[in-house]
Amino acid sequence: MMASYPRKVPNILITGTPGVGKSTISGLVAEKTNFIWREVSKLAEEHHCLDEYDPEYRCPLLNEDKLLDVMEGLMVKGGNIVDYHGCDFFPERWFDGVFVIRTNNTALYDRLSARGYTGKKLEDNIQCEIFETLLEEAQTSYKPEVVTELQNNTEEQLHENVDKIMNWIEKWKEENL
Ligand code: DAT
Repeated sequence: MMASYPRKVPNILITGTPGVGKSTISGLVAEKTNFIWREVSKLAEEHHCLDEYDPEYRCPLLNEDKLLDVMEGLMVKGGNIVDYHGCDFFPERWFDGVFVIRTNNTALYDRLSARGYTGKKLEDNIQCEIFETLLEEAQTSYKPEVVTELQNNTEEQLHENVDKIMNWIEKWKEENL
């Protein structure tokens, strides 16, 4: 195992079910700070980390080991906002803060339908949120003091969440000078 490295700025993971608002929040935080938004799905595509096609979910499968190799170097200095709908395969040492974004059923249903999700794909994602799958995954993969759950149903909450994450970054910097 590699030793953890000191960082002057933190790395943040934004996770949750598809449609909860990870990209929206990550994009806004990146816009207001000098953090770099790392969309894991895009990185995977750009660096050819997508393997076989999963016919059930109609999406390609992620080659996690290859992706981790690509990301390792990016994470060293901190200042990353990593956005992904999974969190248990990243090295725990990468992240100083893990934010699990949550959305209620009706709002999530509307957002995913608007995205064109139907049938099993839509139902599975709604169930994933109802069963708190990503919250549990974060809680089993990271220390409790690192994990924060954020409700993201309304525009008002969206801006509160961006502020909360920015305040968290400032506090981390003060505590880790
Ligand atoms: P994700 O990256 O988790 O898949 P997203 O950021 O693409 O989610 O958001 C999905 C949709 O929901 C998108 O149209 C933006 C909208 N949205 C995000 N946060 C919201 C909020 N707090 N209130 C209303 N709509 C929101």
